[in-house]
Amino acid sequence: AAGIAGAPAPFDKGGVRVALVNYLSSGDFFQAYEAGAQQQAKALGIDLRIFEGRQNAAEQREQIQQAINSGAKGIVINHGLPESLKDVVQQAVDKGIKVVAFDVDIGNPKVPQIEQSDHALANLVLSQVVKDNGTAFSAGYVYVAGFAPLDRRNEAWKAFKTSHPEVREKAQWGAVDDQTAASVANQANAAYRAHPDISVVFAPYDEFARGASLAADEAGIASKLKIYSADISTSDIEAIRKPGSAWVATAATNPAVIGEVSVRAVSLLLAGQDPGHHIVVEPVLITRNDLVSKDIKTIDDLGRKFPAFRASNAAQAAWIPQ
Ligand code: SR1
Repeated sequence: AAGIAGAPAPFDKGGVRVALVNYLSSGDFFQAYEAGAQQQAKALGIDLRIFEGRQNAAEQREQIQQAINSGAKGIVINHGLPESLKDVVQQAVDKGIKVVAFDVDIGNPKVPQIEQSDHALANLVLSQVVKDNGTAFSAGYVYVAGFAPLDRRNEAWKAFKTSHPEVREKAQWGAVDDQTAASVANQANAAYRAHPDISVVFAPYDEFARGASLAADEAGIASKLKIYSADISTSDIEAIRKPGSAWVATAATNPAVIGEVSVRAVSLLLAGQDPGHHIVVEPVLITRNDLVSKDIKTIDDLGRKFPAFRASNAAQAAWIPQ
């Protein structure tokens, strides 16, 4: 790849080798994240090698090892289990490889952390929950512990329940696997049958919300249930807009933009510049009403109507092409 005129080394020459090592790759969010990373890499003349994530901690460690041995100058880690990554990331750092991590706290001062401001994201959508449902209702909650963004959203949910004592959490369920939405739908089905008074579901991951919504349709209860999520994709927009859908609002960043930010952050480190230790991309609240009244049918439409969704200034520098 060609270098960028006027850019600092090594980007003046091009062909900088960077690895993106994923823990999760399936689902709209992670596909869009990878596409954004690839796009920003191309603009920077980076030779980006993407390692697919299969939710396998041992495999992700092995992939980081492979990235180190392949001569990668930078590594982006997307999700993962901190305990299984710390030592192998330290090995990379000790070899002078620049590392950044999205949504996994490696606890290494040399490794900048990229995240979506998950407390704000949860609080945005929970404020919509109160607007639509008041402060007294029975809720279902979809959660799996151990994923940094879900754990941070969980802190917000716990604080919300404390400050809203008449919100009764009747059931909690969740799964993250290679067919998350289907697994969550099966569990939701049982929860809806056991707790017919559930009127609100907080499902802060779009695959969770898709499953919760599918189960509501199957049980014929979509009209008496409201589902609130995180994340957005073109197929999520379609599901939220569907007449009679229980899925009514989400708070989200643009996952492609986070992929871009991740590649820019590692590039700044490679150029000897400081992207900051905490790099945050702020979410926006999106309701069905917004989507319908503004005639938003795709992610591109969303970017046109919500400029904050289109791009982020995080980890930016004048020499980095958009
Ligand atoms: C299993 S963790 C899923 C979350 O990771 C990203 O932060 C997305 O927002 C998604 O909700």
